[in-house]
Amino acid sequence: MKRIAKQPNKKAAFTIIELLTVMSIIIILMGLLAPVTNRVRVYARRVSQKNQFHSINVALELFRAEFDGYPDSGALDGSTPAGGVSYCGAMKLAEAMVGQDFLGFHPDSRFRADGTDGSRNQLYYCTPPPPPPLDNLKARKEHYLPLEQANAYKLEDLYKPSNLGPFIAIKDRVVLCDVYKRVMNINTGKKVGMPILYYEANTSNTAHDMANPDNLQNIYDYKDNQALVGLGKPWNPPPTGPHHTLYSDQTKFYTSTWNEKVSAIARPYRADSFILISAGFDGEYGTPDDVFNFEEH
Ligand SMILES: [Ca+2]
Repeated sequence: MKRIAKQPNKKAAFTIIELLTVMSIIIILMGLLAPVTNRVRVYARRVSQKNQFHSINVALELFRAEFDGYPDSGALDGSTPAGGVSYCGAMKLAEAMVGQDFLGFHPDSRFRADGTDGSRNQLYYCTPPPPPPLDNLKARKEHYLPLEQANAYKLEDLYKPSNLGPFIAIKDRVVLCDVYKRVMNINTGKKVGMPILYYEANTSNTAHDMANPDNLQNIYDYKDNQALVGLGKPWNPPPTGPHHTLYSDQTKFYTSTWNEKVSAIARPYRADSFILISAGFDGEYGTPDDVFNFEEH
């Protein structure tokens, strides 16, 4: 008779307690690593944003070399009644880089919301005036920023009609967007960035008055983009959503662009050129994660 050898009881590979312990450790490790990977992601985006600003800086220098000055950024442009605001620095930057209709900058431009040269000549294919004659295209400049890299979008792609406020009549004007994909493109459904704000320095002025943003001697004028910033965040606009900090606190532009290294008097960074602002990772203008086209501070 065959004897069947008694097999010793095999211990289960893992007990429930062991499994739970291992899972707990994994969960704790994930919890520890998540903020790190998030910080890496934020940092990588910031580097990407700085690179985009570098490209725009170079493109604006090319523009200046050709036109003996940077694009205008004033909110008032002569095509609107005094006191009216309709065509911000952000839109003028985009016009200089790619034109109001993506077909290139017209050298006769006076940076007007109506897309004319200040007389009756229409320069761009945009609403509401009739389109210009076709031979106008020959006068256009090459894009200073390649269209594929410009992140250029129409206002109506980013903001709903009910949210366009003073820009409703010029909803097809263009802005350059940052690399943070916070806004849903209404036209395509894809995520795009917030508009990049552009401020040209008034080099005949000397002040950087952090106590009085309305000081007429200020080198930079916060009002250049205030109407656009006033639209709020496209995904949660006022009055239900909060305003951007940069809109509510008008000194914020001056404190965040102040060059602390200059101690004799208050001076902004880039006092003789221009400032670019990205709303940063949180999509809000005026918060600490904003990105500028000057050194970290
Ligand atoms: Ca921000």
